[in-house]
Amino acid sequence: MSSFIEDLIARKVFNSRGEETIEVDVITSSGFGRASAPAGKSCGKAEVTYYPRGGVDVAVKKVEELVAAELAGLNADSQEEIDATLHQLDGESPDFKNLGGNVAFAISLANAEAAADSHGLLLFQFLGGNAATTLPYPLGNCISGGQHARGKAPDIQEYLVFPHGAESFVEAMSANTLVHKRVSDILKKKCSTFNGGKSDEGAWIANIDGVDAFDVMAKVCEDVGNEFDFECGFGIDVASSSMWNEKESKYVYANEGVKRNSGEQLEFMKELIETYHLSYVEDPFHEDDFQSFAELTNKTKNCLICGDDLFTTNPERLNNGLKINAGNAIIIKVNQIGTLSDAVKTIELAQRHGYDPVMSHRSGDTCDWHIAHLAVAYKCPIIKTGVVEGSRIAKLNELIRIEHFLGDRAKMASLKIQ
Ligand code: 2PG
Ligand code: MG
Repeated sequence: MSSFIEDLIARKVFNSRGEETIEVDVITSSGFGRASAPAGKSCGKAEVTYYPRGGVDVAVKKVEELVAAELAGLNADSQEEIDATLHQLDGESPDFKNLGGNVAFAISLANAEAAADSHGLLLFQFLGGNAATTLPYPLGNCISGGQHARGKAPDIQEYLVFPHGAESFVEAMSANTLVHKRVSDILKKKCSTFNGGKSDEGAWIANIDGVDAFDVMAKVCEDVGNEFDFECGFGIDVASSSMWNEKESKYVYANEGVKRNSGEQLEFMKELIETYHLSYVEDPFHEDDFQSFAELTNKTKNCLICGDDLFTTNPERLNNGLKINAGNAIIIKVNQIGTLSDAVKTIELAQRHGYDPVMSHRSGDTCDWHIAHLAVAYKCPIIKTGVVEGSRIAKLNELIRIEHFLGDRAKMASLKIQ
């Protein structure tokens, strides 16, 4: 089957926050692919620029008037060539500012999908081949704080259930939904103002302090783990760059009413990991503090120390971290870097150095499910994509379909912390 690109169609659609975003269709001689781009709220400063000046409308025009003609006739199977062409069309800016990183993202993913479709394959099969049989553990947000919550809420951005003892994806998913529900049952009792409000990612927003949030998660995860008879851990995304006050050189915990310098932050993270047996900690330090990431990684066991804003899916930033063992896991958000090929470079670099890649959604997302396939194709042992809410469920249900499709060949990924 030939998969030569015939046309690209772009349109403006909306993400789960109601923000404008871009969707692209790629049409080949024998297939079709469609992808839409997500958006972050607590973005790393080294992320690419989402749109060219003028926003989504200008981006749509650029795809139809410039990119479509340039890609027409190319083979969709040659993902690297397509992605390199996108960089050329952007004028090789370091942050995709001329074409737009989200524009590159939508074209790149739609192209991969169209290539797979042209060969009559599912995306994960096309990208990962026969070896793509491992399912990631779903890491799911249950309590929101920080920049993802409105009003009074914990300072830490995300409290995440991590069912790392589950034997199948669907079992892990069942545990996550039960934890999510039980957390709300306790919040109702604990907090008189709680009325079931949820964040963009479908996690609960409650006026509780950080310690209460930890206690609730610890209790619920332990109970649910016992009921399912496997270890159900939990972790956090501190999103510390959002708390970091450069002038004062301190992390400002506004809700808690506390400020911590770098040394105090390190001690605090260590204490949280030990007290609550955390198995996952994302962005415990601000995005330029590679050194503290290295110290924490060195001082903790059985806990993934994951860089999100620190690395922004960028191989050069990851390289800076690798040299000093800053962290042992990396968030992969394809739209932080732009194209699939760029993200794959980062994933492979991480894996060569023993870092676990964590495939991730964005807080503003669409019902696009491609990251489910990317997690399986590139053997990411974890997918971070919420527990409930339409654009999260779109990805989670797709993984249930992939597990079902694989049947006896499906197995759960292996993790460093097991
Ligand atoms: C994060 C993400 C997703 P955002 O910080 O990890 O949970 O948030 O997409 O807003 O960057
Ligand atoms: Mg994060």
